Amino acid sequence: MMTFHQHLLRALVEARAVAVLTGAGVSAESGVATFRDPNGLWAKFRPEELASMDGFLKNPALVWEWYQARREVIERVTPNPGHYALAAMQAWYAERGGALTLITQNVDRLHHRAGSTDVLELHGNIVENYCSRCTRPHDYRYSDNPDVKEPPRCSYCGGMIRPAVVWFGEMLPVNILAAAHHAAEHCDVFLSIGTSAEVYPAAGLPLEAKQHGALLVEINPHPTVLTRYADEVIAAPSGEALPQLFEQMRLLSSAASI
Ligand code: BV8
Ligand code: ZN
Repeated sequence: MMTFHQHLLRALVEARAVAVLTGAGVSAESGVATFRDPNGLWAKFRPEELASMDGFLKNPALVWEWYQARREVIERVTPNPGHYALAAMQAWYAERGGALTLITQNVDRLHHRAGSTDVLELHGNIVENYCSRCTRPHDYRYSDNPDVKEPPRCSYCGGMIRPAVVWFGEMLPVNILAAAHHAAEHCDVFLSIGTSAEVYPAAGLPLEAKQHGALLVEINPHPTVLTRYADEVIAAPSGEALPQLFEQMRLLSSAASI
C-alpha cells in the first residue's frame, strides 16, 4: 500500500480544476513500448527517420510498416488500471462540479477505451488516416486489413495515405493545443504522468501550470527533466500509483466530507 503526503491528498480533494498530461509511460503497463526507455521505440531508429514527413517521403513503406507494427500491438492490448483510475477521477470531479482535463501525447486511444471523455490528443491518433497530399480523411483501419504493406493511395488525388498522428516539425492541432494551454493556466493541480517531458510544446505545459499557481505533481518511476521543478514526485508506475492515489483521495473526502 503506497502512502501519499496529506497536503497532496487534500489539494487533490479540494481542487476544482485538475489538468493531467500523459505520455507513453501511462501505456507501458498495457504492453505498449515507450519511446525513450532503453527498449523503447526510438532505440532502433531516430525519431526524425520515422515520425516525420521527411522520413515518410524518403521511405514511405518503412514508415508505414512501423505504424502497422504499432497498430498491431495497440489492437491487442487493453487499458491498464492507471487508465481506468484517470477515467474514474474525471467522473468523480465532474460529479462534484469540478473538472479534470486529460491532455495526452499518446496516440493509442487507450484513455478513450478506459472511459475518459473530451481527451485532448496533442499528437493525434494512430487509428485514423488521411491523405498526405489533399488531407481528405481516408477510411482504412488496420483492423479492416492488417496486410496493407504500403501506404494506400487517395481515391481523390492519388496521394499517399498517412496515419493521423502529429509528426516532428508539424504543428499540433491549434484548437486542442489552445485548450491544453487553457487547462494548464487555470488548474489547481497539474499531474504530469508517464512522460519524459522532452517533446515540445507538450513539455512546456507542466511548468506553465506551475507558473500560474498550480501544484505540480510528477508520477514516473524514473527522474526526468521536470522532476526538480515538481512540488510532489511519486516515483512509481502509474498503473500502481493512480488507483491508490484515487482511493486515498476518496477516503479523505468522505472522512472530512469535503
Ligand atoms: C513542432 C506522434 C513546430 C507520432 C510524436 C529543440 C527544442 C525544443 C523543441 C524542439 C527542438 N528541436 C525540435 C523541436 C520541436 C520538436 C521537439 O520537441 N523535439 C524534441 C525531441 C526536442 N517538436 C515538434 O516537432 C512538434 N512540432 O514543434 O512544430 C512548428 C510550428 C509552426 C509550424 C510548423 C511547425 C511535434 C512534436 C510531436 C511529435 N510526435 N508522436 C508517433 O507517435 O509516432 S512525439 C512522441 O514523443 C510521442 O507522441 C510521445 O508521446 C512523445 C513524448 O514522449 P513520451 O510520451 O514522454 O514518452 P517517452 O518514452 O519519452 O517517456 C516515457 C516516460 O514514461 C519515461 O519518463 C519513463 O520513465 C516513464 N515510464 C515508463 N514506464 C512507466 C512510466 N511512467 C509511469 N508508469 C510507468 N509504468
Ligand atoms: Zn488526396
